Amino acid sequence: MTKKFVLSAGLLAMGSMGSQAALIHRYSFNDAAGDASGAQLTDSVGGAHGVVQGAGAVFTGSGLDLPGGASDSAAYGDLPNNLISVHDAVTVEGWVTVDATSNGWARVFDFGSTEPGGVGGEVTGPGNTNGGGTAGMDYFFLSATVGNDYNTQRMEVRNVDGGTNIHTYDSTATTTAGVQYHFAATWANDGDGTSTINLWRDGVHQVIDGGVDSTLGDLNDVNNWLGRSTWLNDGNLDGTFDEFRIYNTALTGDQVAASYAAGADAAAIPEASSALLGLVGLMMGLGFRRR
Ligand SMILES: [Ca+2]
Ligand SMILES: [Ca+2]
Ligand SMILES: [Ca+2]
Ligand SMILES: [Ca+2]
Repeated sequence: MTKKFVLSAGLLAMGSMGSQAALIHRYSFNDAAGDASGAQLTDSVGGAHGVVQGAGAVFTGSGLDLPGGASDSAAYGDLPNNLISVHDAVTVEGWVTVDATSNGWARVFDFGSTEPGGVGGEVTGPGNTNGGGTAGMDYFFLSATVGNDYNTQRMEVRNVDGGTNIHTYDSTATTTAGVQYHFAATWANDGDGTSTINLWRDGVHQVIDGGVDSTLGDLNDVNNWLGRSTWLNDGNLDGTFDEFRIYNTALTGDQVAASYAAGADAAAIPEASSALLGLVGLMMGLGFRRR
């Protein structure tokens, strides 16, 4: 009873901000349980479908279960190029479970490029397919771990070809293998060539207004990966993605809290609430006309 009330209040709050917060990509991984090798990762909102690269991934029925392991063979999610660099602000949100804490520097997500950078820095499969070096060049990532410590997570931005600095912000949330957590990472261009990034985990504000001296448009996001690092020597995540979303705004703390409360399977999300209201309005309008 109490829970229902809180949930409704949260969704109402999000609905009222619906015109500002648009969900543009939603991956729910609800495919039938079984082998996920080479499978499409369906974007039910934006049509920007991804693909499973590498070996050992399975669908659980509600999520994508990655095996972890070396970046030259283990499975990861490969999303289309230019997913976030075309926007002035984004939120990357998801529900993920670390299955095992055995892969150093494993990423939750990493959007960017690898040596030599730029379009030439695209790596199209496991291993080093572009023949360049193995370092990440331009990127925005959230790691599941710092080194081998899964009770520390890193948010980092690098813009090598723009000559700007690496910006590193760590969070210190306890991670328990097998226990799902929620994350929301935001990036907002400030309008003067700099940006601000934030991170919440399970509703707790972990990175507060971190400064970045580049913009989303400076990002060469040709390697947009779930569970794999643009630094090719890092391990891939042994983890399970239940839900992964991208919004074209930086969600506020209240919006993040509402989404976290509504959960991974929520049917009503910011712009969906508005669309539903619009549909109800249209049906009422039609009803009146028939009379
Ligand atoms: Ca796994
Ligand atoms: Ca750049
Ligand atoms: Ca790519
Ligand atoms: Ca799911």
